[in-house]
Amino acid sequence: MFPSPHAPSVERRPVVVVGAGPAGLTVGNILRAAAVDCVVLETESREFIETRPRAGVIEEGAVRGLAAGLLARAQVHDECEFRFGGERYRFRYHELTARHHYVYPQPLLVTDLVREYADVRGGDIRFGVREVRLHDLETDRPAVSYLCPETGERRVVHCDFVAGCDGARGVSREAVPAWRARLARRDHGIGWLALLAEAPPSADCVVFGVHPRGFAGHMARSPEVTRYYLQCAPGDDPENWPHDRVWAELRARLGAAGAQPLAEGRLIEKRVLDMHNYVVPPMVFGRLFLAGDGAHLTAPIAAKGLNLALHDAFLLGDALVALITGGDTDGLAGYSAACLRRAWDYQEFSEWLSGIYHGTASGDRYHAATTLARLRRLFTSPAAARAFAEQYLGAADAY
Ligand code: FAS
Repeated sequence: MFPSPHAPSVERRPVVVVGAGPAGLTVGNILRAAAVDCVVLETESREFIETRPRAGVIEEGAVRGLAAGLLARAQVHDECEFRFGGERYRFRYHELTARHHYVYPQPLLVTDLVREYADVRGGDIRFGVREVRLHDLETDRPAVSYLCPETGERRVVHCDFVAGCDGARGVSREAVPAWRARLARRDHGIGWLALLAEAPPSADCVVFGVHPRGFAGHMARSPEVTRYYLQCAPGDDPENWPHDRVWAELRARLGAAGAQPLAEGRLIEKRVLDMHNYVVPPMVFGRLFLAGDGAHLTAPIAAKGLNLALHDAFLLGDALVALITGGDTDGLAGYSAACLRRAWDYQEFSEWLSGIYHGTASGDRYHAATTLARLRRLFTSPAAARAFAEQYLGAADAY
């Protein structure tokens, strides 16, 4: 049972943000910029979230309003490269869309956003909270409670709105009753060995190797660290991939005429990701508004997860500010539908791209041949190239 409303462990804020990932911190910064009071609750420590490796490719449209550091320090990319049949195919997407990709490791983005929220804007963020619970979401007085890491007592924050930004394994999505949440899920039946190598990038852009032995990806993260992906069996054990085997497979799958040799280095991260996507419409339940991976997960195939989380956060932050400071309810009323239109578009593109990345290793001769035909079309058909570039960059005018 809740402590009495006047107990010292009970407080009130207009908005409680659950989760300090890119989505939660972006919502928090938008609210603080509009002088709307809020508190951000995070189970991990500041140090942990500022060093947790994840994404690194950010769309130009998602850069808007992010911390200044990003534009100053991000690498700007204008093209990517496909390698198949032993050849290299450069895809110049900036020429087709006038848009860039920004390569900026997610830990740096989270570090910038925490600094902006807590240190620059004086925002209230509580790390290390335990057993977060959401209460009375279908009333006009929802609340969030948690165990305080210092005292162990349960603290309660009454609020008007809860921003559920606690990711794929958070509690917010669980708070949406089954009769309401209509989970739609796709398992690709494929695993990716996600690697971080202590080695400089071996190309000046993102490289996709489409190979009969399986997909391979090369993404710069910094001048000293490179992200690689290798297609593997779902549920595979990273121990099955010792150093020599990893580099031998990367050389085989990314090898192409005229390509510079891979700069090898110590593998500092090695984990297997089972490629699956899901969407849990609607993204609203009473006074709870889900944003980011809490509402939809996009396998790293199309580098869309982080970007979708940021787009959600911009819409949610702006809609909360519009209502709390101006009484305008339109933004919140249309929030779920607007986010889901972009989320399903990105899911469809992720599905399409998965077909390209993995088709030649399917063991199905017909499927492998149609995959290569689809890939070649990007380099022979200007219309196909423009359509791909628009989706890859998230550059469509409307969703
Ligand atoms: P996040 O998961 O980032 O943040 C949620 C936060 O909530 C976390 O800090 C968590 O600790 C906290 N939390 C969880 N439960 C809580 C609770 N009960 N109470 C309070 N806090 C709680 N995306 C791309 O676009 N490109 C990529 O290359 C890419 N690579 C990836 C590689 C890996 C290994 C992984 C796992 C993901 C990758 N992603 C990639 C997807 C990733 O970037 C996510 O889409 C992005 O982090 C989503 O941001 P949020 O929705 O803010 O969720």
